[in-house]
Amino acid sequence: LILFTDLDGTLLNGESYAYDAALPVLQTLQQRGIPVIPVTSKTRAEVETLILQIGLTGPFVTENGSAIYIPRDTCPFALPEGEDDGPYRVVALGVIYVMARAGLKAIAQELGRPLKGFGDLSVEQVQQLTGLSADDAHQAKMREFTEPFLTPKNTPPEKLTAAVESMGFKVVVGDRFSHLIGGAAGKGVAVHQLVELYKPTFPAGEDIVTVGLGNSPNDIDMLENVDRAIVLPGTDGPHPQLSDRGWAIAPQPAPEGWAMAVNQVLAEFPD
Ligand code: 2M8
Repeated sequence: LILFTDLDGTLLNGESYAYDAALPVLQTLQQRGIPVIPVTSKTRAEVETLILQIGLTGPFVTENGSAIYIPRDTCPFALPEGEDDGPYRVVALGVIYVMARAGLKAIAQELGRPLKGFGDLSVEQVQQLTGLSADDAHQAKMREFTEPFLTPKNTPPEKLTAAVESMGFKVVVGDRFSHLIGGAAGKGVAVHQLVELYKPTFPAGEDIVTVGLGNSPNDIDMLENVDRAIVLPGTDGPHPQLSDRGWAIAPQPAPEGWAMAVNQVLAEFPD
């Protein structure tokens, strides 16, 4: 088994960002040597803080599949090509943040209306919009690749998508924000690359079963690229774009629902 998981609204509660209920099963996963790989919209700074708290030490994917961070010291597979940055081998798939910022400006111009991205917002404004603490909001603003922006209210989504694509970018929708992503970035491609890297570490002939957990449209790309997709509902149920694809729906919102769904998978795949 390899487990890929989104964070906000999936492993972390959508409002309070609580994860306590998931800690026991995270420990079981670790004991069983099952990789748990965060695949998130969050920045490297945010993920580093979180994984330290929950005890994950393996690779992680940031900013909607813009980069794969692989700790070189504990890496279980042959390191792929990439740049070294601090303790990590980094496989960058996205474009750098200044490009995303410039892209957002150009798209706003094309649409003839202002678009507000994280780069236009103060730490306090990000806190108000997300409920993050000041420290966490500061880390959320430490973007390296993508620009989250407020979804424009009076622009039809097709018009926004067309403007974004005309500038060579993609837009994905998260829990609260739209995200401008560039280059070859994507949660699906990042998952695919990681599976290829892990393959040689599994005993010959053993099938790798990949599990993915997500809750928002930006997770579709990841969920389409795993064997077992699990959708986390919010307080009003699962997101309509994820609910009619034949994917399993966790019995409760995060983090309790994450723990229940993962425990169920673990029971199906005993040691
Ligand atoms: C943003 O991401 C979420 C993910 O679904 C969203 O779109 O609502 C990101 O900017 C992330 O960095 C940040 O931590 C999060 C906080 O709610 O919002």
